[in-house]
Amino acid sequence: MQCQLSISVLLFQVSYILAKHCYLFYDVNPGEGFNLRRDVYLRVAALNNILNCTLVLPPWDHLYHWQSNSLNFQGKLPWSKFFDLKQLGRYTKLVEFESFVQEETKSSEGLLIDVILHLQHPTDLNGSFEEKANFVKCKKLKKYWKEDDATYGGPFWSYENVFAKKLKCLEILGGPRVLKPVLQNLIESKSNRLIFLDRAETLLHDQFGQTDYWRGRRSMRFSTHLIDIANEFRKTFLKSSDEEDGTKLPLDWRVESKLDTYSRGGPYIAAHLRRKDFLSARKSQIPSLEKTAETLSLLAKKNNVSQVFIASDASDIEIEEIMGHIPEDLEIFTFRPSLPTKGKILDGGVAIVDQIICACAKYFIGSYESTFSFRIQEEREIRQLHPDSTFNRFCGDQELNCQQPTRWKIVF
Ligand code: GFB
Repeated sequence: MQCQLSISVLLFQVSYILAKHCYLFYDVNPGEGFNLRRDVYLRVAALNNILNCTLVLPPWDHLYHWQSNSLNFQGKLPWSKFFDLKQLGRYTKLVEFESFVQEETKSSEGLLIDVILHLQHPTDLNGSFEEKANFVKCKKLKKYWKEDDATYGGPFWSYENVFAKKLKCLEILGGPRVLKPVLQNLIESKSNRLIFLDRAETLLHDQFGQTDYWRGRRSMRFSTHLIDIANEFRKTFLKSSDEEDGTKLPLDWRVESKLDTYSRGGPYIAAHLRRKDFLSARKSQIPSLEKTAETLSLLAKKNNVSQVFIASDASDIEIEEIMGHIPEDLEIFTFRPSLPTKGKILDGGVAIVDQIICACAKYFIGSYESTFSFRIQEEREIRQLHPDSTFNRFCGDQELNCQQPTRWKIVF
């Protein structure tokens, strides 16, 4: 009798805890690219860790930069398309959106989120950068509409049948530390269980560049199928492999540690050459194609290699123009997958393969203020290549000795 009673008390406690367990959803300003979104993920994952909730990974909606004509709609993509979920899950507790929805909505029609928290920058800073978080009246949020008295509709990663009960606006200056008490209050006192942070890019890092930042960053291992494609390309065209280049990572990121010497890197130099919108957005810092070719030729000579890998959003015509300015003894490589491969890995996967190949090169040069280049620099720090071979960028034609990127070095 005594035993039966304590089992029912225990079961009640377990179901109470499960019922109260919180789930964190988020989304980012639609115009932002893939690599800024990866940084936002780290901020939200750090928040999730201090709240002890489960992070529901936002499906990848069709991003502005995914422009391949040969591919159709590239939306509603799970994170497993690009990342290794097991490795991500070793940093924070998470679940893919569709798995969560299947589980949560077994008996009902759609997903009903408890509260949308729309993050926004404070309007009255008055020169002060003191951390703060204050609820304000929501103004002109056309993206959300009232379905009826009790529910809001909204974009929700292009999924229909997702609604929310409440909409709140929060002005915030700061990172997870500032948001934690606000969310804790919503969860514990107001019984909200499913919380959606919109415009999550407003949240800052608490500890950018510190140990916890790098733990999260190291957990962002790419999907095995993308690593395999990149490795095959390195082996076939660049005489490069992790074993020979010293770029092999342990199977589990948690056992990585500082090496006694820097890794060698593969026998090629790699460049990330950002074109398209950067030709207008960073006009003075993006070199002409001729100057690009000149820089690459010089760097290949300096590093004593005869192979150059170029990752770029440039057109084939632009790449050919660069080749036209390169000496004959220098080989230029780009990753241009077959249509079936591209159909499988999509534009996002092609970009990741480009990044992996750049991450393993003996020397890397990137583009000014591109988060695509920043993520490659981080991958190189994780592989422990020499910082002199990593933190480099192209200068614009008129820039003399342009300032090189800040060295955000890895800490364990
Ligand atoms: O990643 P991302 O935020 O970097 O956005 P930036 C650039 C996107 O362009 C990538 C494609 O995610 C890719 O889809 N892309 C750029 C490339 N370079 C390459 C490359 O070398 N190879 C391949 N395969 N794809 C920010 C944007 O771009 O720049 C913002 O996020 C805004 O929306 C800003 O446009 C000015 O930081 O370079």
